[in-house]
Amino acid sequence: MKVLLVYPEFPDTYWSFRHALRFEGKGSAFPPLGLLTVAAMLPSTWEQRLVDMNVRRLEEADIEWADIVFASAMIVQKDSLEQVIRLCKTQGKRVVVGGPYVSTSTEQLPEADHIFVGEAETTLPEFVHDLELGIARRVYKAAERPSLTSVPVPHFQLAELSRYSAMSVQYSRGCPFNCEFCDIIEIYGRVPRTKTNEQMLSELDALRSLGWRGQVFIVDDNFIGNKRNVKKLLPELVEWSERHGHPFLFVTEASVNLAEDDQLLEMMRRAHFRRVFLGIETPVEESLKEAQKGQNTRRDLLESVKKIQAYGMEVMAGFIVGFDNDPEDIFERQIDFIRESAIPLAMVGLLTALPDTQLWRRLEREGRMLKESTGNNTDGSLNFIPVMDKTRLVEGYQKILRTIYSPAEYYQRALDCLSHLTHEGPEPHRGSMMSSLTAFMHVILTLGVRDRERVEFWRYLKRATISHRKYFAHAITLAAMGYHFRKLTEGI
Ligand code: B12
Ligand code: SF4
Repeated sequence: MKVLLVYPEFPDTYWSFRHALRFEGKGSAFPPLGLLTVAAMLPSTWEQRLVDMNVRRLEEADIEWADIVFASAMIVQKDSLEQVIRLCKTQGKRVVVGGPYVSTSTEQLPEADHIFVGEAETTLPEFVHDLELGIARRVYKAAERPSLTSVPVPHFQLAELSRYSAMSVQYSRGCPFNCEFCDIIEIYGRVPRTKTNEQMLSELDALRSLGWRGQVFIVDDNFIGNKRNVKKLLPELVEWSERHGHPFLFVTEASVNLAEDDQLLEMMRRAHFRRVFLGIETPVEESLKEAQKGQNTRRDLLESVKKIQAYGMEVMAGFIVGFDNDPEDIFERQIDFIRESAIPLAMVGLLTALPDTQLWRRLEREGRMLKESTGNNTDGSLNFIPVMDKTRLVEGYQKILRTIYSPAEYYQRALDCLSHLTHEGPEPHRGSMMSSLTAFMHVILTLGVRDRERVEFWRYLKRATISHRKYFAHAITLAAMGYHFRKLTEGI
């Protein structure tokens, strides 16, 4: 059996990082870990090929080669996924689809032959067995969430490593919290399941032996969701990293209560965690309560960010406007918070009701749902009737983006962030963008020569060189990321 694994194209969004990736000649930030994991669960006799359409085109010959096509997608990849399915069906191929989009969607994707709802660790072997007997069903849905202790090492070797700026691994799935808008807890549950330490180290060994060096994104929904297990993993991760001369720098996602655990923070610093994404959402206490985000209330969010930064981790964070309890001055308050917290990469979105979430169900009950979500909470579209006047909300949202990504504002935040960081050892982007002189020259040429905002860039570079020489590569990378955010903001 020949299986072609296809990852559809992302639209050009804040999360695509496309304008920044161009500097380093990369196609995408991360490889499609879901498909690489699925590949490792298929019979070893099946031949496998991967086409990630974010790094290369899907050719007719690819489809011709295959006996069966496996595709995975998030909601934002829906249009591209539909095209892929159509193309494969016109060539008479059997198409199997899985991943977050089909796991949460109520739509049917009528042209796909088989649909996997949820995690595939138990259903995939059943499907392979049924396929052999010619009795494969259309829908496979696991009766319960699988343990992660039997998940095999993903087939990283299928990905063209040099086309990505980071590699991904997963330690846990699920999150113990209960945020109203969150679909993670609906898909992956509220009891975080983890892999064993041995599994994690084998995955890192695999990446290392493929020659990967640089950033590794631990894609957990909440890396500290199961604190007891993560505290057992980290000492071994530190030991592994030291033994191998720190080949990787880690990036992950965590809940804000990370700030209250010095022991955990210290272990993460020693393991070389260099960036962490936090779900801050809003500085407004009432909106946090509405969102059932108790872990963010009863604490000083600004202090929490500073504490994490002091352990050498750049904080990246998600912010949301559009809660029922948002006050009239929400836009200024978000801008002030982002400015004061020195979070350069602030992902600000409009509240979106994703399918099958508590938020979706409440708004449906209240008769406020308008349509399915586009899956991209930064495209300025609303899929429900907000309490605040719609035009005011969208315009206020756009004002936040235009303000925080204006060059003077962004560069100042980047400098503030660099001055909060304190870590010894390699910079976050070693092995990535700034290890390449060509990429560096590209940034200088684009931001320092061609760009109309070049004066701000040179002012920033001068200050970064004088005050933060130690973090120079990080400073350049932040400039490139800021350029990406500005380019997208110009389009809104
Ligand atoms: C890493 C990540 C990213 C990376 C992309 C990495 C990549 N190339 O895929 C980045 C940071 C770029 C990203 C961006 C976004 N992301 Co994202 N992301 C994740 C995250 C944290 C991990 C994904 C992963 O690698 N998982 C590990 C694998 C092993 O899990 P899996 O994909 O679910 O695969 C399992 C099953 O689903 C199944 N399966 C998957 N595919 C297939 C295919 C077949 C054929 C079969 C049989 C089975 C199968 O088998 C696997 C093993 O059980 C997930 C959350 C999560 N827990 O998955 C969110 C998540 C996928 N992202 C999400 C969203 C919304 C986004 C954004 C739109 C952000 C936003 N808020 O606007 C953007 C979109 C990208 C863009 N350019 O616009 C949502 C998707 C919701 C949905 N229903 O579609 C998720 C679920 C998280 C969330 N709630 O925010 N994301
Ligand atoms: S902390 Fe994050 S992953 Fe956990 S429930 Fe809230 S939004 Fe979802």
